[in-house]
Amino acid sequence: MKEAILENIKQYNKIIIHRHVRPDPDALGSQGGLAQIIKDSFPEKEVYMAGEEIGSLTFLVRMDELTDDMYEGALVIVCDTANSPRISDQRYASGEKIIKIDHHPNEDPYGDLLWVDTSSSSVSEMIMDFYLFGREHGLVLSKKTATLLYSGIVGDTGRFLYSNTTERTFRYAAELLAAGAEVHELYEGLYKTSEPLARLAGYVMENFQTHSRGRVGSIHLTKEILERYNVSVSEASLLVNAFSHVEGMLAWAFFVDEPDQIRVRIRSKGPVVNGLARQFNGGGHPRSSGATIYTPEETKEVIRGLIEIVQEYTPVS
Ligand SMILES: [Mn+2]
Repeated sequence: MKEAILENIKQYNKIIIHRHVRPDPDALGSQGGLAQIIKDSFPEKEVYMAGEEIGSLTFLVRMDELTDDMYEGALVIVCDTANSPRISDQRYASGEKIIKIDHHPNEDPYGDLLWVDTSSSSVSEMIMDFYLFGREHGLVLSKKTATLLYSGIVGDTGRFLYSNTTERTFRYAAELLAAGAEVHELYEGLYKTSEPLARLAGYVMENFQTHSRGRVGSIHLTKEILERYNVSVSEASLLVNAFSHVEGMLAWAFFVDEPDQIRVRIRSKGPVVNGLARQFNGGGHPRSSGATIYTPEETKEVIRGLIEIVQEYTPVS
């Protein structure tokens, strides 16, 4: 598959790279990293990045302004996006050929060519894999690319903390450091916290609830709370793992009010939770999923579902 992707990149002169809405460091790192590899390796090609920007992450990479006609005859590559409705900028569909590169379960197999690897911590790790495959065919890894891919890996592994971190993740991280990834600047940019968010973190730590003898946790950040602390929905979701390290905690649900729905993030240290997410208009990884509900009553149903999952769970030792 990597070979086919490289062939397509060589074949097309215009390449537009997309990723999911509300981008995180892996979305931007894989998108920006792949774009940079192509730019550095094939300077004659036109390479663009599409999608909305998030202020706190513009230090990583900036997007290009695209007009509709630029999609004519273009190769479109979509990174880190499991479902086509979540692709930022739906004009992706008007590309001549579409390639999906992702590490989420392949529930929506969109595109003409798909490379899905759920064993990868991040799509940034996959792009590093792609580079390592292609380096003998002329692919170039610059310092800028290394920094972008390193950010994506760091973002999706929670600084090498989550269970998706593997031996390969560390090997690639080491290679990215050797290639000049600017880790200090990166950490500074990624882990700065605004004062409102720091105060909200205090609220979350004081008010999260536990269920099923402390094995399940939950918090609901209502519209009122977000207004009181002056924190945006997207900023608030950075606190999703705030109480994950509490002793005994196996799985937790993080509810945040949006204007006309409640966004649910479900996380776990073992039990499989994406089935539960699917019951509530969502999906995702086995241990990291998202869902959407519409009423506060439904938060109780999600918590009940999580309690059941945890009660049926037997850890593999
Ligand atoms: Mn990702």
